[in-house]
Amino acid sequence: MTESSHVAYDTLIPNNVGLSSDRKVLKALEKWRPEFLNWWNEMGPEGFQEVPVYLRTAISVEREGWAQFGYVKMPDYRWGILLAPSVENRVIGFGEYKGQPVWQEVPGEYRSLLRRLIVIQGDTEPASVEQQRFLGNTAPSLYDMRNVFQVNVEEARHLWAMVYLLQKYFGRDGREEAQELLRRRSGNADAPRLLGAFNEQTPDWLSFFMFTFFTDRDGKMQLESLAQSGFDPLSRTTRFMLTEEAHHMFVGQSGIARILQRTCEVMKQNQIEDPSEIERIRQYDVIDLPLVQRKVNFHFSVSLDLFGSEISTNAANFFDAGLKGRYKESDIDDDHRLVDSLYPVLKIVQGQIETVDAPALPALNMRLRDDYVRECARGVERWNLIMAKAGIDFRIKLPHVAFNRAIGEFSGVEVTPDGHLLDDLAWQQQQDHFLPTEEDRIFLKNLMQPIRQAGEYASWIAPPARTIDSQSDDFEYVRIPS
Ligand code: BYC
Ligand code: FE
Ligand code: FE
Repeated sequence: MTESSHVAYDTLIPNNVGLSSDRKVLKALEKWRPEFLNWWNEMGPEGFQEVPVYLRTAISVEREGWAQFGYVKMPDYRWGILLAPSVENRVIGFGEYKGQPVWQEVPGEYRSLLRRLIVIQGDTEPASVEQQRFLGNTAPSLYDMRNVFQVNVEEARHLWAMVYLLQKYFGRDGREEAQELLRRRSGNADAPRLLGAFNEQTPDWLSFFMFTFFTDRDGKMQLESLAQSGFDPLSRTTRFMLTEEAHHMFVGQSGIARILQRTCEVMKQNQIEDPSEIERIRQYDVIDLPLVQRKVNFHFSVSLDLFGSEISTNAANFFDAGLKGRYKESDIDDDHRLVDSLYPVLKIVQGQIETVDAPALPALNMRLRDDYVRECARGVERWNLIMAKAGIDFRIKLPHVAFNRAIGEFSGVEVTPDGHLLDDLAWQQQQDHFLPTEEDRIFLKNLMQPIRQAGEYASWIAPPARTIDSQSDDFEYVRIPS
């Protein structure tokens, strides 16, 4: 094992960054830790802090075998500070400093830009834990309950990752930001989380699976861009976070797939051919396909807002400074400077949505969003195979990127999922067809009855294709005292 891949478990805070010989940072983190635990106990999974959960913990950052499974009470989880191994002679891959050695310290002139990027990333991590804190109570199985808790402890570890960077590299400002990350609360009117989607609720499991599919995938895209960073500690941190993110993507992709699977099965068993026979379908306690579509419309559009404006000088500055690259920057075949390049951007021109060429640098948010949309579309295609296989005439479609937007070019207009501009009145009349309604919310709320028997699943979701860590089908992933 190389030095940096070894995780020291002898300190209070597991790490592979040599914390025990970095007294100042160790002290700052040890001071922050009880505040973090207070936050976790107050805002983490409600009602399950004392039960043993079968979780994986990172024990090494090598590609193979970094995870170890075992029962842990969540407040005892070993949240660690883990950086991916450093790449020898790594150079900055893009922007003004392309080709120069990566930075091991914060470049003075970019201090505030970099801090802002880290704070925004850090803010989303605890926010998602807060949004998901009631889901344990209505889990459709112990398998699913364990998965939400796994996601929660890992998002909390991502918070640790950003707090480490703030405390190590940003002195007193960094320590203050670390406290602010525990003070802001999702959905709180006085101290909201920084980005819109992280102040929405995640009240039911359909929302949770949509969130992990769409919103965690924004996380993945942003982390991939930060993994390209010329600030090497940020690159190494985010590279390791991405290994955990893969499981979050899986939870979303497979969660929705299992819901679709179950609905298709029940429709076929009961000879229901028309997916719009909502009442008949709902009476079997499964989720109708048009409701899944409305949820896709909502979560996709809210997640698109996380990419910022189509044209953004922040984005241009981040790239030029070598702080945030493009998705898979190192695989792209161009000059990696983009000073004279163009990129096609959607705009409203005389009441029509049109594609126009814009300077590529300020269009970088749009470019990352395009990469994201392509990935989402691939996942949706996989879902659609389930209906195709069942012979059910229904396909899920991603709505147009201009639909239901609160940030950027389309925030001021109303657009249908097909991309047609509507006036306010038409939007008012039609939005219930496009977005989840109050009735949908109540239906889902009533449907979410907890299942606590090992190996059993709620009526509206199929069992997973595979268990966790090759355990038996009736494995007790969460040991709830009876
Ligand atoms: N809500 O220049 P613009 C994750 C603000 S998710 C509210 O277009 P920029 C995770 C913006 O701050 C990934 N405000 O923005 C997922 C700016 O404010 P100022 C998180 C917004 O900077 C699931 C102004 O509007 N990581 O990890 O180019 C579970 C002008 O905007 C929003 C990152 O995002 C919004 N949606 O782009 C757990 C990476 N959008 O300057 C975790 C770091 C924009 O006028 N962040 N504004 O005060 C960034 O790269 C960029 O800051 C953003 C925004 C892409 C977010
Ligand atoms: Fe995360
Ligand atoms: Fe995640």
